[in-house]
Amino acid sequence: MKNYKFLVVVFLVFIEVINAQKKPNVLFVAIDDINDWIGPLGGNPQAVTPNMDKFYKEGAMVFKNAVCAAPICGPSRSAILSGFLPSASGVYGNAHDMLYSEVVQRNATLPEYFSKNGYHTLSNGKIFHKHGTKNGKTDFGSWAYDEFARGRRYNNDKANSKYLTSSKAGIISGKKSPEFISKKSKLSWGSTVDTFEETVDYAVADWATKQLEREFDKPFFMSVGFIKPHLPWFVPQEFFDMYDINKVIAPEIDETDLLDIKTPKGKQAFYATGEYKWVKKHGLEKEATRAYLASISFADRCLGLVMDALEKSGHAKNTIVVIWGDHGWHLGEKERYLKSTLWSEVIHTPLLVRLPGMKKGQLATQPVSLLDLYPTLVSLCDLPAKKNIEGHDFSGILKNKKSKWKHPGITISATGTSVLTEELHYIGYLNGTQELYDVKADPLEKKNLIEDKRYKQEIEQLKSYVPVTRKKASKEHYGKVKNYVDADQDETIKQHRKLYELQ
Ligand SMILES: [Ca+2]
Ligand SMILES: [Ca+2]
Repeated sequence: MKNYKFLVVVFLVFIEVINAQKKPNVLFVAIDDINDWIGPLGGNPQAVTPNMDKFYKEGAMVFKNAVCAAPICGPSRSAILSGFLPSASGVYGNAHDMLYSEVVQRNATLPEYFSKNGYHTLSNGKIFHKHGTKNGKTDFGSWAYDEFARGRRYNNDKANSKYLTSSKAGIISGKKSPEFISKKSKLSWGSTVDTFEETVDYAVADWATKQLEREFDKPFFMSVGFIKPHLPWFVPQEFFDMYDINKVIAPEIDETDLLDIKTPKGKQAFYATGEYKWVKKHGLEKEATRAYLASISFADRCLGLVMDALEKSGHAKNTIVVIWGDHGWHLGEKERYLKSTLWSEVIHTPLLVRLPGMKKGQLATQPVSLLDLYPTLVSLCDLPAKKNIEGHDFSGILKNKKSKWKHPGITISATGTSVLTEELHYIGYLNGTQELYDVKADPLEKKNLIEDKRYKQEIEQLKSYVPVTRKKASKEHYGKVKNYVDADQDETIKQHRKLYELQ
C-alpha cells in the first residue's frame, strides 16, 4: 500500500512537471521613451523599423490606442510592474521609489509573481527604474528576479565631440553656441564614439541572445530593457546615416495650438518650452527629428538581434512576446520636446504582443493600458489570478481582436489624469484646467472641445474615471544615482523582500 501511495505521489509530481513545462515562456521587452514612430503604428512614415515591421507582419497584435499608466519612466514602469496606478501607489515622479509604497510592500511585482508561481525569471537592461538606497548603492530592481544581469558600457556611449549637439552645454554640431543654456535642459544628440557592438543596448541584446540558447527546466520570464531612444540621442553614425537630413520632414507645428487650453481663471495654461524655442531659434527641427528616428532604428536593430535569437532557439513556439515602450515623446508638437504630458504624443506608446501560433499582423483599437499587462500575462500563462491589482485582463482581445472592452485607458501624471476612449480624450489637471478632444475627427488633438455643450454628458462620464483620491507620494529616494550602469546594486533589498510572504 505504501508503495502504491508513493507511486501516486511520483506520478502527480511528474504530471505537475509536465504541466509546468507546457506553460508558455514570456519574453518581456521594454524600449525606453519610444513614441508611435514605428512601422506597425505608422506614427511617422519616415521611421525605419524593419524588425518591428517583421515581428508584426509575421504574427503579432499591435494596439493602436495603448496608453501608458504614467507619462514618465519611473511611474510608468512602477505601474506596469506593480499593477497599481500612481494614484494607488503614490509613485508620480522618478524620485518616488515604489518600494516605499504600502501596496507594493504587500504585493508581489509581476516578475516576482511569476517566480512565485513556477517560473524562472531573469532580466537585463532597464526594466525597473533605478533608485539610490540607504547603503549608498543603487537599486535596479534585482530583488524582483531570480537572475539579474546588467549590460555594461564600454566607452560610456558618449557622443563624438565633433558631432555633439547639446542644449544644456550650448553646443550645436560640435561648435559652442550658447544662446540657450539651462541646467535642466537635456536635449542632446550626436553619433557615438562606440561602434554598434560597443553600446549598452547591444550588450543587453547580446546577453538575451545567449540566454535564449539555454535550456530551462522551468518556463522562463525574461525581461530585456533597451535604453534608447531615451535621451541623449547618442547612437552610432550608421543610424543617423539611415536618414538623409535634406529629406527628413520634421512634425508640422501649429503655434496657435495651445491658445485654446485655459485655466479655470481664463489664463493660457501651457506655453512653448525652452527646448522648443532653442530648437526653433537654431533651425534644428530636422536634426532633432533625425536624431530621434536614428535612436529608434538603433533600438529596432537591438530588438532584431533578440527576435532572431528567439526564432533560432527552440523556444519560439512556446513563448509569448511582449514589446512595450514606457511612454511616448513630443518632437515639437504642442511646442515642446519632452515627455511627462498627458497629450496624445506621450500617452500613446507601442504595445505589440505575439502569442504562440499567431499567423498575421492584427491591429486592435481598444484603449488598453500597460497597467493591464500584469493581469493579462497572468491569465495567458494560466497562473492563479492575482488579487488586489488594478489592471484588466485583455487576453480576450488577443484571441479575438473584436472583443468588447469597456475600460478607457487611464494615464496619471503628477499634475493630472488622462482618460482615453476610442472616440474621445479627456484630460483633467489638478489645477482645474480641462481638455477634450474628438480623437477620430481630430487625431492631432488641436481643437479643445471642453466648452462645447454637446459633449456635456460625455465629459461627466469620462470624469468619473479620474481617481477621487490620490495616494500621497511615496518617500523620496536616497541620494543621487549618478551612473545608471556602473553603480553597484544593493542586494540587501532582495534579502528583505520575502517573496513568499507577498500576496
Ligand atoms: Ca521612459
Ligand atoms: Ca489647441
